[in-house]
Parts: sequence; structure tokens; C-alpha cells
Amino acid sequence: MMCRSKPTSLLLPLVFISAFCTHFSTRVSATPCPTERYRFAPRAPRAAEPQEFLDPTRPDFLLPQRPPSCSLPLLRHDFGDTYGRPPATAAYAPPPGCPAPWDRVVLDLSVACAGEQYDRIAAVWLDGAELLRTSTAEPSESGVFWRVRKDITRYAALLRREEGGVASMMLENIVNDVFTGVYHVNVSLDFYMKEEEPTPGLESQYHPQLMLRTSEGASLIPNKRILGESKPQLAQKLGLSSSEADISTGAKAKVPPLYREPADMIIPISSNDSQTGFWFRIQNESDVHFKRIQIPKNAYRAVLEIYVSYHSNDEFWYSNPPNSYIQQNNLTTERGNGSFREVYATIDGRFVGSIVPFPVIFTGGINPLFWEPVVAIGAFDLPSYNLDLTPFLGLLLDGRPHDLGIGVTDGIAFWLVDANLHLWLDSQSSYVTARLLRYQAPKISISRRSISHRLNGTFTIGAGRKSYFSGWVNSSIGNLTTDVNFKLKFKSLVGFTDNGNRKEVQMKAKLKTGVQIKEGPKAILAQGSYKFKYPLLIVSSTLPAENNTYRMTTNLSHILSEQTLVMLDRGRTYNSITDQQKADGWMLVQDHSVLAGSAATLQTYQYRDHTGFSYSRRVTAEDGLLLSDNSTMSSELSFQ
Ligand SMILES: *[C@@H]1O[C@H](CO)[C@@H](O)[C@H](O)[C@H]1NC(C)=O
Ligand SMILES: *[C@@H]1O[C@H](CO)[C@@H](O)[C@H](O)[C@H]1NC(C)=O
Ligand SMILES: *[C@@H]1O[C@H](CO)[C@@H](O)[C@H](O)[C@H]1NC(C)=O
Ligand SMILES: *[C@@H]1O[C@H](CO)[C@@H](O)[C@H](O)[C@H]1NC(C)=O
Ligand SMILES: *[C@@H]1O[C@H](CO)[C@@H](O)[C@H](O)[C@H]1NC(C)=O
Ligand SMILES: *[C@@H]1O[C@H](CO)[C@@H](O)[C@H](O)[C@H]1NC(C)=O
Ligand SMILES: *[C@@H]1O[C@H](CO)[C@@H](O)[C@H](O)[C@H]1NC(C)=O
Ligand SMILES: *[C@@H]1O[C@H](CO)[C@@H](O)[C@H](O)[C@H]1NC(C)=O
Ligand SMILES: *[C@@H]1O[C@H](CO)[C@@H](O)[C@H](O)[C@H]1NC(C)=O
Ligand SMILES: *[C@@H]1O[C@H](CO)[C@@H](O)[C@H](O)[C@H]1NC(C)=O
Ligand SMILES: CC(=O)N[C@H]1CO[C@H](CO)[C@@H](O)[C@@H]1O
Repeated sequence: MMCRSKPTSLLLPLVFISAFCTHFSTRVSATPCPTERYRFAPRAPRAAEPQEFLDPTRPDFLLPQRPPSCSLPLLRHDFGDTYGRPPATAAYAPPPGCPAPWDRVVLDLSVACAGEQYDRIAAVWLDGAELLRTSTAEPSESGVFWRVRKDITRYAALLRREEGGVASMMLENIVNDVFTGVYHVNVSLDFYMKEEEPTPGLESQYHPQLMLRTSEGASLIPNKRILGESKPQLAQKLGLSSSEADISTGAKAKVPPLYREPADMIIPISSNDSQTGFWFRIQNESDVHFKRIQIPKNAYRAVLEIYVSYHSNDEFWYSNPPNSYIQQNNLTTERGNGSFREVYATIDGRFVGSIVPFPVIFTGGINPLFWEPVVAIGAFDLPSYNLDLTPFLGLLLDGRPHDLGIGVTDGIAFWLVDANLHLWLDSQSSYVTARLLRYQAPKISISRRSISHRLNGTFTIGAGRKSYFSGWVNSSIGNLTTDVNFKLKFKSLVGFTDNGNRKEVQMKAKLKTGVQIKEGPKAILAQGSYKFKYPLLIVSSTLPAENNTYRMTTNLSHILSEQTLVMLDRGRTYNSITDQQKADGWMLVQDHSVLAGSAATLQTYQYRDHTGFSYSRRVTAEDGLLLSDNSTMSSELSFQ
């Protein structure tokens, strides 16, 4: 058994300086490194026709179904040999025919590629603020194509600026004799004006909370449409009298209507070196990146939205063994540092929040046959994570510059991370006053256990964190106190048996954020609870085969579960999403190329909300073909 680290000239891109596990047939076994990425060899079984890939992570109905009021082509680029080159750019100006304010704005990305290629990471920015983090499918000779539509209404502050801006997209790719796939990309923006008469019928069109998807919503964004004036009948169903329903329209609201709108200003917390993309490249745990910012004196609410992806030795961080295992066995892989990572933010060096990222698996990961043509959860639209920083406005509002920092606990090379600071400004006053009242951020508790004998080993990690922040902001809206409670629970097991030939990865992360907005010390005006759970299970066995190849059999199951509960006086909105994928199959691998194999993937998607509306979708794929795609909706009114 051998794992070699061998950055080859072929795979120069940073995205690819990965540990190579070559197998030496003279040794007993062919254990590949912890977890690997692969590509299809030319002789791999692939579809004969151009094939559409999909990421059925969110139901289409969450996006507007009507035609856009204006559609603006933003950027068109062929990403060929782009490694080490600056991002593609294009000028942006708001569409003349569709002036702000917009009801919704949707980013529409389409990509086509044919040939041989690894998966690649990509992002789209507007003036250094990230709008989308995405990755690519691995092409075939006959070609692959896909489309990503993402609601970007929350970036309206950037999109509506009269002076426009610069859009950019980075996708580092390598094209040579072996890797021939060029990614052809179109990005356009669809603008939807507010409709005088909301389209009757499908309730499902009115789930803006999902539009501000819960992983984008660890902040209090009450569901205006469900409770709003356009749906008085729903307000009644919810047991709200019409005057109570008014709380949601803002007319008599104690909670400011502004809380429901996209931010007034967005400050990118990103690299100022546009030549290498706007993301920070984090190489290790001490490589914390900063952006010096100064915020307007009348900001009354702040939410930091973090984008993150992990690459090279940390692409499969959740499956990395501890360094001791690697050293004791003289392995040359650099995929170590254990299986826990946390991305955290600081203000002037002080911890202000953290997340454990959802493990997005790129299309070449684990077994690429699993992700054809249904990609892994979030691979085309990686989730972003929100930290409510409103309690910290007391620190930021002194008119001086402050350093916002981002780092990765236990991280190894490399992570691509940046953030957007969403700020809401008081339109009635040129300044507000604020103060941090309570700050409780004890260190994360981590326990690690290792038992190993040669290549057999069991490594467990348990981690927990609780933090509590509270601060008031006095603005023309009132003197409101925001409490943010955060809890993290993390468990992981990475196990090797059969002399390292069988590997098991079990991970479970639970993140819970509670936000309360109070007037005075007691009167709660609104509260929200946002829960995320992501369990992951991977079991794989490896057997050496002829001609320096190995055969790997893998079972995988992963889930992204999100629950949001928002209470506004007596109004209550709730929704939950459970997105699950199960896959199993085998592949024959030589070096990093998949020569043959067979795999099946089942995806189930479930959505429920407080109105009794539910939606489920079930997609099955086998050996690269979509076998079925069924969805059902029901809108029975039931209150548990
Ligand atoms: C991009 O847009 C052009 C012009 O409409 C079209 O010809 C091309 O096929 C599009 N490419 C993709 C990948 O959608
Ligand atoms: C980017 O920021 C760093 C640190 O804040 C600074 O040293 C550097 O000069 C800046 N580079 C550009 C191109 O503005
Ligand atoms: C961490 O990464 C930074 C940036 O690449 C580098 O300067 C530093 O030496 C690294 N530190 C360690 C401990 O590897
Ligand atoms: C690792 O290498 C050291 C020094 O070469 C050697 O003493 C040791 O036996 C090796 N361990 C294993 C498990 O091969
Ligand atoms: C709170 O803010 C309001 C509106 O800006 C202002 O009129 C009032 O004086 C402030 N209260 C205090 C105690 O500063
Ligand atoms: C490793 O575990 C396997 C069973 O999974 C056992 O057969 C083998 O002897 C163990 N190897 C060592 C070196 O302990
Ligand atoms: C705002 O409320 C907090 C607690 O309720 C209080 O301590 C603070 O003095 C108030 N601020 C202003 C400006 O009134
Ligand atoms: C995968 O699951 C199947 C059936 O659930 C089981 O027979 C097989 O042993 C599993 N494979 C691995 C590598 O655990
Ligand atoms: C192994 O390689 C030899 C020589 O290239 C070839 O004849 C043989 O068919 C190969 N075996 C398999 C199973 O591919
Ligand atoms: C599910 O979808 C497949 C095709 O995608 C169709 O043939 C089948 O009838 C559907 N099954 C149900 C229960 O709707
Ligand atoms: C938990 C762990 O193994 N942490 C290590 C990660 O890597 C750095 C070096 O980059 C070590 O200093 C840590 O001890």
C-alpha cells in the first residue's frame, strides 16, 4: 500500500495540486489515499448523446415561473486554458427597461463542455461581491450541458447602482493534449418587476422564505408574502385577524418593514487582487485573511454572508485521517489534519461567529459515476452561510476602519473563501447609536480519539460550540436589541479496516442559530430559529486488480436538512427541507482515471411549510442515465 504525493506538471492548477495515490502492485493492497477525485478515462462508459446534468437541490417553483420583465446577457466566455489567468470580466449596468425596485432577480448560468476534463470550481462576482459559487460537471466526448438558476434578489443594492459595475467570473481550467474540455459559459440576469396583481393559483410561487433559502437565512427575514397583503386569505388561515396581519405589511408594524427587504448596501469582504479572483486563498490554519472596512454611521443591521469551497488536500476534509496515522504508516499523502474544519469570522481579531461547511462533493469526487447526470447536493450552487453581526454594530459604528477576518480552523491547503457584508441603513437618520451588551464566545471544545494499528485505525472527533451575542441599536425605528444564539455540534468517525482497504466515514454536523429582536430588555418583537443538519456516510472497499488498476466499491448517503421557524408577534412561518442522496456502485481505476464501473443514485427532496403545503421529488439515475424524476405537491392545511 502506498500513497504518493506527486504534483504533476499536467495538473498544475492550484485546484489540482493534490495528493496522488498510486498503487504499487507489489504490495498487498491498493488502498487509495483517504478519499480521492477522479476523472473519466476516454474508454469509460459515457452517454453517446450530449447529456444534461442537474442539481435537483431546490424545487423550481421557488423561482418565478412567469417570463422575466427584462433579461440581460451579462457575460459570455469560453474557459479554455485559463489556469493562472485573471477572471473573465464584463461591464454591468442596470437594465434600462426595468428600473429598480425589482420583485426578484435571478442569475441564469448555462454551461456546455465536451471532451476530457476534471471538474472545476468557479465563481461569479459583481464588483468583488460574490453572487454564485459553482462547480462543473465532468464532460464526455459527446458533451454535457447544464443550467443553474439562482435567486440573487438579496444583492439588489449592488445591482441597482446607476453607475453599474464590473461582473467577473473565474474558472481555472487546463487545456492540453490530454485535457481537452473547454467550458463554454453564458451568464444572464433575469429581472422581474413587481406585479400589480399577484398571479393567483399556485401558492408555491409565494415562498420567498425559501427564495432566501434557509442556508441563506440565518438571519431574521420574515416571510412577507405568506403573511402579506397579497395573501389575506393565508393570514386568515394562519389565525391572524386582518389587523394582526397588518404587522406583516409594515403598516402598523412594530417590526420595521425594512427588515424584510434586501440590504441597502453590500461591502465585499474579499481579495482586492482581482487578477487572481476575489476569493481569499487560505493555505493553513494561521492564514487568516482580512479586509479593512468602514461602514456608514447609520447601519442598523448587519449580516455577513460567507462563501466557501475546499480543494486539494482539503477537498475531502471530512474524511482526512489525523497526521499521526499518515506518519506512522510512512504515507506520503498530505490529506491529513483530521476530519474537522470550521470557518470563522473575526472583527479586529475577535471571534464573531463560525460555521462548519456542508460537505459539497464535486463531480469527480469519491466515485464520479455517482454524479452523472445528477450532481451532488449543492455542487452547482454551493450554499452560502449567514452570520448575524447586528450585535456587533456597537464596535463597527465608531467611524473608524475595522478589520473583518476569515479563517479556517485546522484547515490545510487550500480553501477559497470570501464574504459579503449586508448592511441595512436608516433612511430617516444619518447616524444610529449601538452597543454590544453581551459577548459570550467560549473556545470550541474538541475531543479527538485515535486507535490504530498499522493501517487499521479508528479516529473519532467530537466538537461543540455555544456562543451568545447581544447588542442594541437605537435608530429611527426604535431602540432594538438583537440576541444571537449559536450552537454547533459535530461528530466524526474515520475508520480503516482490512489493512486500510476498507474505509468508513461518518460525519454529522448540527448548527442552530436563534435570533431575537427585542424592544427594551423583554418585549420580543420577532424571533427566528434556523437549524441545519448534515449527516454523511461513506463506506468504500478497494481491491487491487490487473495492470496496476484497482476496483473500488462505495456506498454513500448524505443529507442536507434545514428548518426555519420565524415568529412575528402571533404570526408564525415554518418550513423544512430535507434533501438526501444515496448512491452505490463500483469503479475500476487506473491512476486517477475511471476505466469502467456501474453506479446508481437516488435523490429525494422534501419540503414542508406551516401552510400545510408540501412538495417532494424523487430522482433516480443509473449508469449515467436519468431513470425517473417524479414530484408531487399537496397543499392540505394542517397544523401540528
Ligand atoms: C450562449 O449564448 C449564445 C448566444 O445566444 C449561444 O449561441 C450559445 O449556445 C450559448 N452557450 C451556452 C453554453 O448556453
Ligand atoms: C490589497 O490589500 C493589501 C492589504 O490590505 C495591500 O497591501 C495591497 O497593496 C492591496 N493591493 C491592491 C492591488 O490594492
Ligand atoms: C501558512 O500559509 C501562509 C500563506 O501561504 C504561509 O506564509 C505560512 O508560512 C503558512 N504557515 C504554516 C505554519 O504553514
Ligand atoms: C516507516 O519508516 C521508518 C523509517 O524508514 C521505519 O523504521 C518504519 O518501520 C516504517 N514504518 C512502516 C509502518 O512501514
Ligand atoms: C435614538 O434614536 C432616535 C432616532 O435617531 C433619536 O431621536 C433619539 O434621540 C435616540 N435616543 C438616544 C437616547 O440617543
Ligand atoms: C487489520 O484488520 C483486519 C480486519 O479488518 C485484520 O484481518 C488484520 O489482521 C489487521 N491488521 C493489523 C496489522 O492489525
Ligand atoms: C437601548 O436599550 C438598551 C437596553 O434595553 C439600553 O441599555 C440602552 O441605554 C438603550 N439605548 C438608548 C440610546 O436609549
Ligand atoms: C453497500 O451496501 C450494500 C447493500 O446495502 C452491501 O451489500 C455492501 O456490502 C455495501 N458496500 C460496502 C462497501 O459497504
Ligand atoms: C493488461 O495489460 C495487458 C498488456 O497491456 C493486456 O494484454 C491485458 O489485456 C490487460 N488486462 C486487462 C484485464 O485489462
Ligand atoms: C415517474 O417518472 C417516470 C419517468 O420519469 C414515469 O415513467 C413514471 O410513471 C413516474 N412514476 C410515477 C409514480 O409517477
Ligand atoms: C488537528 C491538527 O492536526 N492540526 C494540525 C494541522 O496542520 C497544522 C500545520 O498546518 C498543524 O500545526 C496542526 O497541529
